[in-house]
Amino acid sequence: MAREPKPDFERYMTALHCEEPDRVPLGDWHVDQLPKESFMGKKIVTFEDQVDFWYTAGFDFITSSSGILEPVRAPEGMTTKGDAVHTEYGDKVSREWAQEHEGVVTSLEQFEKYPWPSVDDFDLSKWDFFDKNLPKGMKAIHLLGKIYTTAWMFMGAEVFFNALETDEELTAAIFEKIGKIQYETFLRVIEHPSVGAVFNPDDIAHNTGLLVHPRHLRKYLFPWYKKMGDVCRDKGLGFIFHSDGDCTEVMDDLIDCGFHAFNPLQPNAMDIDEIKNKWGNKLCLIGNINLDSTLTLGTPQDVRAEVYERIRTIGPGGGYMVASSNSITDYVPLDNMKALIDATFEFGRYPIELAEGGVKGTVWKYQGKAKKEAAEFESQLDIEAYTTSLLSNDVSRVTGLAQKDIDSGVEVAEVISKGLIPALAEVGKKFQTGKIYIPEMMIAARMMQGTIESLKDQLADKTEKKLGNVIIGTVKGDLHDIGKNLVIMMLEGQGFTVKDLGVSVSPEQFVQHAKENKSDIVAMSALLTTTMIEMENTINALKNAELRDQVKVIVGGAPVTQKFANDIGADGYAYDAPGAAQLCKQLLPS
Ligand code: B12
Repeated sequence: MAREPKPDFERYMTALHCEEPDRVPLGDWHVDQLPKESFMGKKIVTFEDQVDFWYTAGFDFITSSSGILEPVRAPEGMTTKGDAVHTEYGDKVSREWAQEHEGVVTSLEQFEKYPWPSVDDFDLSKWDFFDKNLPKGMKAIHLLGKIYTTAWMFMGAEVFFNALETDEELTAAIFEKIGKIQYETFLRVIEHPSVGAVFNPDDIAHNTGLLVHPRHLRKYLFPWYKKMGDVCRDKGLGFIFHSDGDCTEVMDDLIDCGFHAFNPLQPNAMDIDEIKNKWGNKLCLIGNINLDSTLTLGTPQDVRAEVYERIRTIGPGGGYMVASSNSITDYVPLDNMKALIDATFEFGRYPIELAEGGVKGTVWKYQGKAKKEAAEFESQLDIEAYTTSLLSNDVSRVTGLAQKDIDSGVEVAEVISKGLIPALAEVGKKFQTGKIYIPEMMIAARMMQGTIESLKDQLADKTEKKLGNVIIGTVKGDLHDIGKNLVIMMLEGQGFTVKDLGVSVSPEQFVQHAKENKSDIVAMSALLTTTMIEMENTINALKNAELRDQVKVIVGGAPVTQKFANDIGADGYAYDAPGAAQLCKQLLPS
């Protein structure tokens, strides 16, 4: 639909202040290169090209980043290139995956030695260009260089999660260093008259909730946000926070930091209606058009209907911008991206008076968090004490408790089956209900492994009865394994034999290992929709190998849903790691 772009950053700021502008603005902060070029029908190389895209597509702004960590790309040595994966634009692309284990700064010594850049090392010339070359009415938005994400990427996710609980000195040093570099860059960039707002993409959560305990965020991260928020408010700049996952627990903190808006309202993690009711008068909501399914696997009509429905329900009164639930990735078909933009222009004019169901299509509705909770467990052993000790990060407390019960005549196998295993299930419940976070889960799993190991010698019948054989891996082209590893911890902790096939596992490898291990369950994990589709290829490979009827197939991961699991013919789906253990118990009743 040809239309004359009329950028007006005042429209953006009015929505940001939760008031009604002339129409609902577009709000996406990042569009991958391939959809951009396909939309413009030409290569996008120069800043002129970039401005041309954002202008022609109908945005009131152009976004651009400056700081230590460019969005979705990390300094040398901190990412791994994965196998090329599917895009909707013909050619496959190999993505850069963050170090989820060991990063480049894992000790104070490495921290001291690391050649930390300063703001003077960054090329900020593009802001001079924007000052002189933006079309009338358009402004630039500074994409801040991430602080939380940069800290864990420098350390490696696992080292970072551990250091939060065990190495305060290193954690404090790295947050101070990165915070300072990003803050000084921020101060330089906002001096430019073309800058109208500052956008902070820093993922602090996942589907279940925050990645780490909020006390760490309040200590190391939010003070930097507050400093920037105060400056933005003084200078009349917009200040937008972006985090994937469920951030409900800290929405008030984010408002206190000075943020005007929240993005992207990940549909599998947050209920936009609930957020609008609770914080809609203080926070402009930007996003929620579903990247997991509607934008990627849906039709342009589905996208049109979902945009219509979000504008109809969230738009009235202002404080809403249409955008994807993360970014426009290269696995979003061009027609779906165009449908999002066109529907925003068609239905977004204020006052909004749209009838329910006015546009037909498959519209995503928040499904809640399908939690499979462990059943209550009767035991004459002190489960609470075992649970507390598993979270103590002191294995001697767990082995001490176990030994006390053994010395009082309890069989070792019973200490495991009636003490440790139910205790780990309680740890899982605390994770599902947001009482503990990923670092604590990792600690509990380590304590469990350490204790089981120490009890092995005393086990009468060494061949401890296992609940079943599971092979698990992250699918082809996907290098994300934190999620898979938490599932492994819970399955092993609940008594399953688990073979970890690692990351980027091809359908052929799943088939081969299922055969060799006489597996009862084939478990697959994925981080992105563009890799998640490999799950169906694996199920078809199992069918072709006539193995399908001999195994149960379960799937999970951030973009995965029960509907997707049903559509590809999987036997089960679980929203989180404790749920995965419950699911396996249901599929293989002992
Ligand atoms: C950290 C993160 C990043 C990091 C690191 C990613 C990496 N490793 O390279 C960075 C910043 C680099 C990044 C980049 C991108 N990201 Co990102 N990212 C995340 C984030 C915030 C957390 C992922 C994580 O570690 N979660 C923690 C673990 C513990 O959770 P989990 O993996 O979901 O696992 C749990 C459950 O799912 C379940 N589970 C997991 N596996 C299994 C298996 C089975 C069998 C079962 C039963 C259960 C199960 O149990 C686990 C524990 O409870 C997610 C948001 C989210 N909600 O998770 C987005 C998210 C994955 N990212 C997303 C996107 C779009 C991107 C980008 C494509 C953006 C872009 N335009 O480039 C890039 C792609 C990067 C790449 N590698 O190609 C989207 C994917 C959406 C989609 N449908 O495809 C997400 C979901 C955010 C969103 N708002 O939608 N990302």
